[in-house]
Amino acid sequence: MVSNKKLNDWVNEVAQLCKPDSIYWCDGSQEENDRLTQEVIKSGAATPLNPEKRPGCLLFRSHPSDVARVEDRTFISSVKEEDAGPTNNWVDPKELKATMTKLYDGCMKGRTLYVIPFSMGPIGSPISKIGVEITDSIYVVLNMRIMTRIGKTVLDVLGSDGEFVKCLHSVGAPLEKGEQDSSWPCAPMEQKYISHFPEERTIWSYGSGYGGNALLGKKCFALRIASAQARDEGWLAEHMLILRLTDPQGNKTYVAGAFPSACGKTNLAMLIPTIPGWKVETIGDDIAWMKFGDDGRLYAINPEAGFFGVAPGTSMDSNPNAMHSIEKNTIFTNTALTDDGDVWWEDIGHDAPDHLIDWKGNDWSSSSSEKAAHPNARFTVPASQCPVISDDWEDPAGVPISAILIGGRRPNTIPLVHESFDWNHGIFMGSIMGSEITAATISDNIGQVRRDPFAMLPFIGYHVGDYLQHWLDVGTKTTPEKLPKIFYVNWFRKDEEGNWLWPGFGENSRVLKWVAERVSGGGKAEKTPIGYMPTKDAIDIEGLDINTDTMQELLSIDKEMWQKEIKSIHEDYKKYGDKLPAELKKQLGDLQKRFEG
Ligand code: TSX
Ligand code: MN
Repeated sequence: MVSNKKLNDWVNEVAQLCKPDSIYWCDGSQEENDRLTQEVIKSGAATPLNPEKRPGCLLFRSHPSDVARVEDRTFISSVKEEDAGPTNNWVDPKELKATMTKLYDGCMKGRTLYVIPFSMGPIGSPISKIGVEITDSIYVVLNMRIMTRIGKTVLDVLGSDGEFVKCLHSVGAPLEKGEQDSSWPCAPMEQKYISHFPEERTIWSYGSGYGGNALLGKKCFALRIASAQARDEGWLAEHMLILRLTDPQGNKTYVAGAFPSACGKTNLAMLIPTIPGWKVETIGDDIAWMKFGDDGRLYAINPEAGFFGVAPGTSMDSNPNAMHSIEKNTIFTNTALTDDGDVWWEDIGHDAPDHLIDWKGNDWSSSSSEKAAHPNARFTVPASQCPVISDDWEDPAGVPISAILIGGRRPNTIPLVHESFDWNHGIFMGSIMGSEITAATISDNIGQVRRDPFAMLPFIGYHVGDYLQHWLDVGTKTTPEKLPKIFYVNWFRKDEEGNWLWPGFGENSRVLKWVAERVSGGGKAEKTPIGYMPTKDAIDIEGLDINTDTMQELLSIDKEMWQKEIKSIHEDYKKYGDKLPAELKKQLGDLQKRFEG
């Protein structure tokens, strides 16, 4: 029992429906974490890693059918269908609740119901919000403890009448008396539901134990529900990294960045600059909540407390700071296990040993044709373990954002960097960003662009047209010079033969330097039809082995390609129907005219 009546009533109501064997309130203590860790190890659901190699680390292997977010089974169940828009699945909330209530009935038999009070954002920050997740999964408890702030301190802030987002989760696998539990219980795909009721600020998740389907503070709350709250309350809940850039004189610039998956957002957030004297420090790698401060500037917090990063591809080359972060106290999911009790994954930076246990728990040898780690294998690690975590990453006031980067994987058309003319033009750029569909994407339209406005397509809790209008509205709430400048970057341009033109990774600091210069009033730029571009010598390439032709190609604008692009944007905009903001239609027309004029 706690003092918050609404919380007690809700927990009792859920317990009556789900019928768990017992109820446990998480206090967030170390003792609790140790106890639950021992319990999952004993049950066989988790493997402890070798304490000499990875102290305090666990490995979980999921069910092979439960390895990623399930967008087909994700619903925005607003009262009116038109409020969910063309990019979300919608079911009438009454119908969806009836369906799910049947599934929840008795779904926790043989299990413990865990109550996890959590704070998204530093406890007590005016930008933070409280949620409570009810779950029957210890995996969820252990992960939520890393990804959010949980336990007693949160209940203290909640008090007797505080508001919280109700997050109900079950793996959807009740146990009969005496039945042996499986190591990763979950329900079949057609019974999985990741449901959001935006008007009620409520989340119901059933049938999956994985990542964003189950750790409800992250995508479900901090993006889908929070985006609806942000629209109503005049702020922004965005799929963005936050970093602090420091120049050799010690001047600091805070940058937020929206990138779709597979662009290396975590790598950028933890980047080690190659230009002498410059420093990047991490505030967050996935989500930014931004609110106007009294001074009219946008202040951002990272609502999370950890990183839930993709393991494959993470190496001492691509992201040394992530590699150092995960040396201890880390939960690994679906990586491979070495014979000496360490982890391995594809592109970790060293060859696989002759023998591994793969992510499915089977013997794996270096002659095997299958991947040893699942491509979506993850690490869950406290942000505080990142060697370059910024000393103000938990500042309750947030950090003032001067630049917003947006980007995608585009082998052509989009130059290395261009800056918007103004806020509205930047929102236009955000509306057209996206990545080219490659063989790695599950889609038939290879070569076409998948547009993903502000990398939020799977995460907007309402109509995508209203979402873009909200971005435009935010721009009217302060004076223009106080708004962040908006930059479209593309690390992924290729030449005719398919070679990368830009070395990327730490060398991206050269682009960040120009961004910082633009923000502070320097930084040479010229006006082009698509925006401001760095002049020929504006990007610092000292010490970089790149020839001027390549640099020119990276910063070139191909008129024919852009005319194709404009046509494709016209097509994409059709899906918005009458919810396409008039300003964006105008921006597209203006772009077209600038190419004709
Ligand atoms: O994360 C990446 N970033 C951002 C880094 C701060 N990746 C990895 C993407 C998958 C998650 C990149 N890949 C980046 C990049 O900037 N650029 C590229 C493309 C690339 C790949 C390999 C090379 C160069 C570019 N190798 C050499 O030039 C040797
Ligand atoms: Mn993300």
